[in-house]
Amino acid sequence: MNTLIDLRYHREYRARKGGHGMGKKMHGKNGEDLVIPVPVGTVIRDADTKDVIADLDGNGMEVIAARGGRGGLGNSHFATPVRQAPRFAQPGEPGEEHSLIIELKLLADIGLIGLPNAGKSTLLSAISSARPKIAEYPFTTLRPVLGVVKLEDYRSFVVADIPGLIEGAHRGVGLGFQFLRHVERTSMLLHLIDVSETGQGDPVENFKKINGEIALYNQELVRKPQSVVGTKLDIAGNGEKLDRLEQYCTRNNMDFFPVSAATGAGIKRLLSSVSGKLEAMKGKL
Ligand SMILES: Nc1nc2c(ncn2[C@@H]2O[C@H](COP(=O)(O)OP(=O)(O)OP(=O)(O)O)[C@@H](O)[C@H]2O)c(=O)[nH]1
Ligand SMILES: [Mg+2]
Repeated sequence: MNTLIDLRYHREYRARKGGHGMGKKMHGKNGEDLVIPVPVGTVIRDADTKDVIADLDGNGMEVIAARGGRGGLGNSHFATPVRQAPRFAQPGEPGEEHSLIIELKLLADIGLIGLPNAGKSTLLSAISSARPKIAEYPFTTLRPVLGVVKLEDYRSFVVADIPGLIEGAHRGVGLGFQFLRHVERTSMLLHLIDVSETGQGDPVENFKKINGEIALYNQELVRKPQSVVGTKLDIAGNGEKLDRLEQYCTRNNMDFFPVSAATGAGIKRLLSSVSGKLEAMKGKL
């Protein structure tokens, strides 16, 4: 899941009751657990004390927010050789009831993903006042760097430059899991792909490689909104890679933005699209 939208329209959750016990020493059916799925990065607090009950910052984490009541015991449980049919029993107890505040704690609105050297840090430095280290070798960025992007209309959003992903990241290759954990805690992804003449490999294969890693790590993560950005447009040569990637995106119904962080080409269009999408998502929440 990417948002808490389901909880917005469904505010009260109540697990089903267990069944009644019956004659012949029969145990009633246990009540079923009610499981409420939430996105990674969800923080759960007690509404009265504001204490944090859980910080679900990893995939698959669980917390028991309210325990079910203890089931009752029928009179046969209290039978003894001298008191064979006791006239008392122990009633079941009601389950817990709590008011909770459930919030999504994000690292940033946007996460920049892509292979090492794709130009993520360069793009961040072009659109914000952040100054991440930039170099022509892979794995320049070792941990996320945040930058605030300010638009002309006073709107702003936070972009996280996430260290380069490589094949095997879901198994922990590179800085693997750590990177992917950060990717989970954003609302939307920009997938950067080098379309320059000198860039490594085929742009479409590179795109599939990274999304494949993300899917292997967490199926839900590939469903996060993603736009494709072709980087280094200024050195795209005859534009062969650019065209291939663009056609692929069109065929697969994905937004594609060719940009150059060096000349500024395409950046404005990219930012206004991103800001529009973020607004739309906030509206939904
Ligand atoms: N000509 C040109 N070069 C670019 C552009 N964007 C990035 N580069 C160059 O590409 C190289 C890699 O850029 P980075 O921004 O460090 O790449 P990165 O994706 O952050 O790489 P990692 O941190 O290693 O994952 C640097 O030498 C940049 O100068 C661009 O728009 N035009
Ligand atoms: Mg970098």
